[in-house]
Order: sequence, then C-alpha cells, then structure tokens
Amino acid sequence: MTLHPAFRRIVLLLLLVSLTALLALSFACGDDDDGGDGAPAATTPADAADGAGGDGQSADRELALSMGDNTFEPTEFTASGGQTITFRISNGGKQIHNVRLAGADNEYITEDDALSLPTLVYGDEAATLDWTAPGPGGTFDFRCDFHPAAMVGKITVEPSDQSSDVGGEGP
Ligand SMILES: [Cu+2]
Repeated sequence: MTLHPAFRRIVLLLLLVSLTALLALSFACGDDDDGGDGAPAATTPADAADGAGGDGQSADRELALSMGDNTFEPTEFTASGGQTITFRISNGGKQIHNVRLAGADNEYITEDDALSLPTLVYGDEAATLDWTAPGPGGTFDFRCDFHPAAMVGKITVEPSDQSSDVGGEGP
C-alpha cells in the first residue's frame, strides 16, 4: 500500500516525538540508580569533588526543604553571608517540581540563579541545591518554576560579620 506523503510525514513526526520522549525518560530514570548490573554510572566531576556521600564536609550548612503538591516547607530560611549551603530537597508529592533560587541579583532567569539538581524533581525523588550566600547579605527568593504562584519562599542572609576583631591599625 502507498501512503500519502503528508500522512507519511505525520507518522515520521510521531515516531520522532515518541523516540525523544523515550530518550528523555530513560535519561531521567537512569540518573538515580547506581548502575546495578550494567555499566558503572558516570560520575560527574562535581560528585567526585564533594565525595557524593555527604558527611556534610563540603557545605557550611545543610538545610532540609520539603516539597508537596504544591507547597514548600519551610518557606523561610536564614543564613550568614559567605556560608556555603546545601539544600537537601525531597519531593513528597506526586507532581514534578524544582527549586530555582534567584541568586545575588534576586531576579529569576538570570545567570546567577541556582537550580536544584536534578532540575526536574519527580514525585518521591530527592535533589540537592548548592549555593553560597552573598557576603553583603539580603533577601533572596526561591520558587518552583512549575508552580511559581503557589511555591515560593525566601532566604534571609545576614551580612558577614568581619567587624569584631579585624582592627587593621591597633593602638
Ligand atoms: Cu512545583
């Protein structure tokens, strides 16, 4: 039988779309199993650098952030300027969420944004987000890109305190 060229194009397109979806799925799933019986999972340089196990030696602070459909808990954090922070994120909901931190300029979708890793956090999955609190302090917003109205929060950063014993010229 012969297919009308337009129909054939549609079939090809559908094939392509489902292939792409499959690829995306296998990528997302392959991310969190530890290689089982197959080839060893690739380790990213970042993982290797901070030991992946997480005794918490790499960050000054670890903060837990829980996600639900569609909530953050808690929605407010405090930190000190210059601190390195690792957010331990867990998605207890069913929906896909993420965390985007607005960064030093406190504006979203700019270069200094910090994103959860993985960037898509599926239901019952965990993620991390590493961030260094800006020294001058301030208030920095974070949100879920998928639910930017409902899922928002902020981090209040105290300016780093270097005034106490940094007297350059003594008496
Ligand atoms: Cu969300």
